[in-house]
Amino acid sequence: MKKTVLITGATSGIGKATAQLLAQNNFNIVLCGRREERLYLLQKELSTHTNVHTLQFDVRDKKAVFDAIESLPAAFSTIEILINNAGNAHGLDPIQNGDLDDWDAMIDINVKGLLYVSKAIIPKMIAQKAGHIINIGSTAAKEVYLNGNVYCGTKHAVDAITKGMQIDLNAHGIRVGAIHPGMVATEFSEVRFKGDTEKAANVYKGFDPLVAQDIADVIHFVITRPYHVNIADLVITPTAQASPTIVHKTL
Ligand code: NDP
Ligand code: 8X3
Repeated sequence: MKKTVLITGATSGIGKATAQLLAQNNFNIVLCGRREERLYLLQKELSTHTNVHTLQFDVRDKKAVFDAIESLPAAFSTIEILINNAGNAHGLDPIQNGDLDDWDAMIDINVKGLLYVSKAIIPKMIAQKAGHIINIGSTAAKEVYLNGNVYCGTKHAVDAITKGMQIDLNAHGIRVGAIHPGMVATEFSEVRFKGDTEKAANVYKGFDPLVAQDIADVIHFVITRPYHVNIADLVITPTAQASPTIVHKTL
């Protein structure tokens, strides 16, 4: 029987590539995101492979999160796998120049949003006596870099929360792990630099960055291990990247 996977941030980048790969590999998919048109088009594309349901909500909106999960039709309401992927960096400024709205966005989306979605789904997994939660962290969860202050703080929080989930859900037989990508060429830097596409493109020049499909492949591997195997913590970087700031560029 096909398992159902719910993916937040499925309208772009890592989330979208994961939805595309899992749809081709025998999973039912619940696509989540704010951009309705993108959800609609992706649902249309993936429906040729599998059963797809969309939920349009902002992870910052507590009520919208719980209402959306509650609204799932019976065919999609047993979530076997949750991929907490929605998130972004907003700004790249020294702490003294940080924009309060950027800080709110990162803490509210990357940390609180992940918690709200998890809180809406974990009781169902406990009742099912099975489930798998994958939180998308970052190399920024492992090391802090210049001007990364609050973004790194949110991803360090994701790392700690993942461990906390693993410990607390251990007795319930639920698998929990985090995947920590390094630099992936997605819309991430466009969001970080508020639509400055030239600045965003420069981030990935002079080396081969990861692409979203690379992380989708890893997610697929992690969720297709036998149930007694839990992959708790993975860091994946481009070969050219040795740390958040050590990147071998040929430019
Ligand atoms: P993208 O910008 O391409 O995708 C971000 C996704 O998050 C979009 O689908 C967006 O959907 C969703 N999202 C953002 N804000 C909200 C919100 N308030 N409510 C609901 N959904 C939201 O970036 P990536 O694919 O690169 O990022 C995915 C994850 O990977 C993030 O957690 C990011 O921190 C992490 N990551 C990325 C790395 C990179 O180098 N790209 C490296 C390490 C980690 P929509 O706007 O439609 O709501
Ligand atoms: C994204 C990684 O180093 O581009 O989480 O900020 S980085």
